[in-house]
Amino acid sequence: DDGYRLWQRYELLKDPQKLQQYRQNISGVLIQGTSPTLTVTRQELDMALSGLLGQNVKNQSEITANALVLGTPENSPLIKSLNVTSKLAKLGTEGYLIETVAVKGQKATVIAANSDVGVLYGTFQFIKLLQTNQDITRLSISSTPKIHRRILNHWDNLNRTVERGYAGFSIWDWHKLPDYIDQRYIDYARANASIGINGTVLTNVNANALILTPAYLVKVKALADTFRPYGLKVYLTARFSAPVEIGGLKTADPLDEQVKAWWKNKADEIYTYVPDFGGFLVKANSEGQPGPQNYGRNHADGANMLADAVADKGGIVMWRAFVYDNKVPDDRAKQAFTEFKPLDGKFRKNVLVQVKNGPIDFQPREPFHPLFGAMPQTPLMMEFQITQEYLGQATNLVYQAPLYKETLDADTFVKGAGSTVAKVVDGSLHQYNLTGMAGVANIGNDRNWTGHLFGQANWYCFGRLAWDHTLTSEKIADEWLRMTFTNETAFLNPINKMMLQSRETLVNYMTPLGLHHIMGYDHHYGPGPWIKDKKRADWTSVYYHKASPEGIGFDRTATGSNALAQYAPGVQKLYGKAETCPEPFLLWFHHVKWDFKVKSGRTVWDEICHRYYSGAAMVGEMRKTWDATQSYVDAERFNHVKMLLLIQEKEARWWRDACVLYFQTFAQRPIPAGLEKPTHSLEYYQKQDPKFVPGI
Ligand code: BDP
Repeated sequence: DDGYRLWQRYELLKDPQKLQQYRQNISGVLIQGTSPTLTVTRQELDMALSGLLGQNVKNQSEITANALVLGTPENSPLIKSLNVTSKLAKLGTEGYLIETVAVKGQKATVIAANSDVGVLYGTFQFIKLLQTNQDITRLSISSTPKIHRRILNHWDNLNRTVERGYAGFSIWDWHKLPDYIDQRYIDYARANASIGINGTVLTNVNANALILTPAYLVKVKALADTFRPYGLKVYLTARFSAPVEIGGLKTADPLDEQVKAWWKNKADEIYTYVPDFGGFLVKANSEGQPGPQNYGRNHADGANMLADAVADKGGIVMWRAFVYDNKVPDDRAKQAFTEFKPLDGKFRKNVLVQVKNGPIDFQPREPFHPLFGAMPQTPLMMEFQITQEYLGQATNLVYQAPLYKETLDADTFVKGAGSTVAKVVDGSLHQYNLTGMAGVANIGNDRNWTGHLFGQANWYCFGRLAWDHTLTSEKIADEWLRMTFTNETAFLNPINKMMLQSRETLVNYMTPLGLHHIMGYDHHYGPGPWIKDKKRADWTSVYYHKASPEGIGFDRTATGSNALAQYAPGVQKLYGKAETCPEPFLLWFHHVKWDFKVKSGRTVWDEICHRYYSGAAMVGEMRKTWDATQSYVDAERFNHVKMLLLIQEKEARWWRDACVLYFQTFAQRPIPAGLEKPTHSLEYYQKQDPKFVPGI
């Protein structure tokens, strides 16, 4: 098995009792109404049921005992005749219910929703019940997404390279589009629909204006047409200077009438190709990208101009808050807040400001971004990174649900205790009328989609949490493991545990105790705590760890950059003092002496060493755990993960030794007794870094 089928393998179920129960309880499928979405729903059911149950389940037009009845009250008289309308009324456009009911005196299982896409989502949930061996004899399930826009962001370039992609090239084959519809596009849509993802931004945030030209729009249309039955909307990145680059205008000033008209026409043109086009994602005035500030305007001016261009068609603009500039002589962690907070309330209704989970950049651990909670009048959208730019790329097994949950569950305290980031993002804290969550995709044209097989779990958990952020990491891992591998508990228990610990393990061997941004320069692979003297200070490592003979860490309290003041008083209290600051964020918020005592009773130097060593040792444990599962996994996937875990262990040791040796040059203390000595010298590790050229 090469992993291509993801969590949708649909192989014959192994448990004989469950198999019997399912066969008995699903005697036929009755779908009333017709639409492209209902057609793919039926196809999916046929595929799933014939595979999982090993028999074809017939489609029928009359109700019989144990039928599976699907539809909406609008297109199915049968569903309409049932007593579910009041329940459905609470489920919105995308929610669904699955109930065991009596239909005309016959016991039946009903999958009902207010829209065909809701029916499709319910169907995937029903299929999952079978895949994960749940009892289906008495069902009463209902579910509604907590967030409206659940979107993948592909950082895919038109030449098919993928920025920060580690799973091959882009799955969009622009050359063969629009005429060639790769089966992958359909399987991609199926996978996304199965976890409730309802939007995809096809192109890199470092945008190329050519995507907005007719030659590409016809290709975009072909993808949108393919995805539409699955409820997946297409969005594009808008290069702010497009009016100049492809429009022949002299300026891209958002207040210029010609520029406004150009974007309006462009948007109208896009809608002729894609009538349900979702809108634009924009990276502006960040890392060299053009934007409104080039013309003395602000982010709201830029976002609103684009928002006006798509408003009449129901489009939205996702305007990114990932901005920082090394010409601003302040802590990078503060800059987005400084620029965006004053603009609260100044954005159009169809604008979402898209904010990364933390204030720096997708590090293994960051505190939540201070903008969450700080813009009550502006819907803020979460941006997580699924691709593992800073998390060992595609060779490291790290399950990210705990990372996402840590941010979502964090308390902003802006309306008292319990004002979690999740409540900001789902709109309940500030009554946002538009809500969203984006995940930077880890998908490429590798046969298994994500490079590392366990990367699939990150795509999966992103979708699940965007739908329902109250799900636990453990529950999501359990679902994914059952569908991807097996329902055997002897496999599930240890591997679930391994997944749950994997993120903390990675934090320990890369950036323990709140360290951050100490990776290799530019490529971001491997350790690079020694990176300094680059063209931008905020692209070096020394900027962030501030190690000196006295101590280590970034003072972000009032005695330092005071970034902490951007948070509500409750958060300031929590992190304000080194003595009481939760250890995961100690060196994020504080500069402490090497002999500072942490909770374990060790000095910070000793603790750093212990964390690096225990992190690396844990990868050794992961290898043992995986090796013990050989009899539950096919040889191809077993060996794939086994080989990658070996690489991961080498990388973890590399991080450990490089970082410990480097920080030791400041701490001037021995590596604590009992910990093995690094194999090589610091110079050796520095030379390992392909981009380490001192002084440049
Ligand atoms: C950083 C990446 C860079 C992206 C940037 C962004 O290193 O490639 O373009 O984020 O999010 O993480 O715009």
